[in-house]
Amino acid sequence: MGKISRLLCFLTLTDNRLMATITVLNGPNLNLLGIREPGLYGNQTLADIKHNLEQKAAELNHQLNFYQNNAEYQIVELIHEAYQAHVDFIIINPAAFTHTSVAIRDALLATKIPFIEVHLSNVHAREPFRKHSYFSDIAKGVICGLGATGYELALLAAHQILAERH
Ligand code: CA2
Repeated sequence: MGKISRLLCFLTLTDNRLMATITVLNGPNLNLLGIREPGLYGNQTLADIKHNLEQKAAELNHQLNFYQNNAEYQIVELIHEAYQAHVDFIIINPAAFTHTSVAIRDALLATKIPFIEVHLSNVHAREPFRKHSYFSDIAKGVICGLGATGYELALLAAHQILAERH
């Protein structure tokens, strides 16, 4: 059993009362994961990541919604829908919108849903324009450069943050 799975087991055993809804949002081109540029973004497909997170969320007794969209307004809509549905936490990889989207930032600010920003690659080791994010200063936390593991770590962190609130 890997370290993350052991930690998940521990957290599940120590707190199996919590049942929260967590939405995972993925921005443009992430549907190409595992198909193009594996050197930069890894071999796992978005379907692999989804499947893995769904399993881990179930182990933690959480409901997980997982989306990818290439359109900025659709991501804004998904955040509004998350608000209407009383979603407790968002994990978001805004992809290229990280560096451009005031609209998605405003949606997260308006709904006040706590969120963690995830990037597969280390955005600080790439082109200078990737160093700026419209989300990092309002996020609960930011994870980058750890590939698909970053999503798992974000789920664990979300679980802990939600547990501390109860
Ligand atoms: O490292 C990340 O997760 C990024 O959010 C990925 C974005 C990039 O614009 C951000 O600066 C960092 C790009 C996503 C594109 O995804 C692809 C996946 C496979 C092949 C090509 C693109």
